[in-house]
Amino acid sequence: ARTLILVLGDQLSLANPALANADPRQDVVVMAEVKEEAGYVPHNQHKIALIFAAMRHFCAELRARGFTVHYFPWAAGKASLLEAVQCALQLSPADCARVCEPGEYRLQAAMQGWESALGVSFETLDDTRFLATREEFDTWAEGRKQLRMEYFYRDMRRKYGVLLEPDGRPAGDRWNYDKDNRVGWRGQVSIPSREAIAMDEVTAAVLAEVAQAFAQHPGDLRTFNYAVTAATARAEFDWFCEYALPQFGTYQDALVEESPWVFHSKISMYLNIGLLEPLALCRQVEQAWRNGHCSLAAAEGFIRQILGWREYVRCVYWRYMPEYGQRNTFNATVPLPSWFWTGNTEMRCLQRALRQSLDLGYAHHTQRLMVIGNFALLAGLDVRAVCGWYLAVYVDAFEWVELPNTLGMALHGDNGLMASKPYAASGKYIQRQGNHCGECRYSPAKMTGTGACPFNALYWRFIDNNLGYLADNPRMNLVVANWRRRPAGEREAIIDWGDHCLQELLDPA
Ligand code: FAD
Ligand code: DLZ
Ligand code: SF4
Repeated sequence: ARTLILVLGDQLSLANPALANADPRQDVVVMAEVKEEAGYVPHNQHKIALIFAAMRHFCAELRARGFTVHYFPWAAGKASLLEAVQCALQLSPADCARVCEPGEYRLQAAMQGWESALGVSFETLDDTRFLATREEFDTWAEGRKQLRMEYFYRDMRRKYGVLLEPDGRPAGDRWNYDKDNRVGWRGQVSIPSREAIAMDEVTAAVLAEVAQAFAQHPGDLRTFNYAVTAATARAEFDWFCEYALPQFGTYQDALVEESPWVFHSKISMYLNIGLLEPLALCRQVEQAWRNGHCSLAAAEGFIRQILGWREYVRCVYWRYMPEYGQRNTFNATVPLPSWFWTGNTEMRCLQRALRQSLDLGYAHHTQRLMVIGNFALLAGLDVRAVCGWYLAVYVDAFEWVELPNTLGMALHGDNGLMASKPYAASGKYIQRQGNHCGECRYSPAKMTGTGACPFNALYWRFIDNNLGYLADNPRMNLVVANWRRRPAGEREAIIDWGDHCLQELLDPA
């Protein structure tokens, strides 16, 4: 009996469980570029182009393997995935249809109604491309008062035997080298420049179509430089291992005027759409360390992101959705300033981070967390609007990974489920981590008055606004005590200046 297999735009891998045991002589695949998926937020043009181009290349690969693929390109005008599956069933009648579970709650919930809409049995399969199962995580999380990534990560290291000594101890006798990974940027070493990725006709056609159809969305496609096949993505990762990995750990948190990528791997988008496979990357990086190509701190720092954080946030997402998406610890409701969509602000660190996010669809972790996220947290920007913004602008954004990072890590909106304290910081932190302040009209050394860095007063204003909540957190004791020790007049002047900054920075009510 024939099965119809739906392959989504972020499931472009032969390891996709819906393709396992598929028989090209009889089973049929459907893939579709559809309005509903391209339009539920104003996705960056880079993200849409990457997904469409990678989908078209994957379709060609499946066809070369003998599969019949009903591929509906954008020009076919399909409104939704359901409509595309219905069309495919008309073209190739089948007894049943199946898909690997989607990575977003929204789509998974919609699929509950598909069986009756399609009139054939419809199955969603567990996504085996991840390294931790949701059941495994639930068992681990059950009964714990607090969830902490570090303990989950150690179990994952044991489960896959990554960076372990033969007797089960962690390599180098330490699980975590985070403390070695916080060096600020002062131009210490040169940053390797990245080559342009070759583009074929298929990708060029997608870029032209997307630039026209999504002209209102953020993104400057003249700078498109993403791999759209598994082979090219692997070559990009090889490049990273060779040239950037040795400095990855040291400058992981650095904020750098002259480079959007610094020593980061730029592979989240490939992992998230199925072009790369997470365990293979961890093994390759471990091998680079064992070959003496990089330090243990660099290898561990990288592996922790993939084997630890990436898996952890996914499990948190599924364990707590849909209720998780409604959380808002600090009742933050301030509308997103319009300059989030242009990058037009004189705060240099924010301007650089926003512009590259909008233009390239990429910002590294510290820019997302400590620059943009920090501003959103301190200014009390509306949690759902901020999450929607992150989901739209980044090429790698899918809700399973975007939401816990934004709502949980950056905005502390989940009451500390993800992070043991809010990632709030003043201008001093941003100055220490990099070289933006030298190019800024504001000064991180000044607390109030013209030219004072807005992050400073906003930081203390945030502490003061949330004293009740923060005083209960042992990791915030010192900060709260410092604030309380200041003379009342000084505190008042700082808060007033913080209010003034927001008045200047936010859109008029
Ligand atoms: P590297 O710094 O080179 O790290 C290597 C890999 O580790 C990444 O490719 C990624 O797969 C993984 N990784 C690192 N940190 C995390 C993390 N916190 N959670 C999950 N995986 C991680 N990542 C996304 O993939 N999609 C998102 O939508 C996303 N939104 C984020 C929003 C906020 C507010 C924050 C603070 C982080 C977000 N991240 C997201 C995590 C992280 O910032 C990106 O994965 C990373 O910047 C991608 O660039 P890179 O590939 O060069 O990463
Ligand atoms: C993000 C995205 C976009 C922009 N377009 C499509 C599309 O046209 N067709 C498709 O199958 N998938 C697309 N995707 C990815 C889906 O939105 C993704 O599969 C779900 O959000 C679940 O993670
Ligand atoms: Fe950012 Fe403040 Fe430094 Fe300007 S002075 S770059 S706003 S931290």
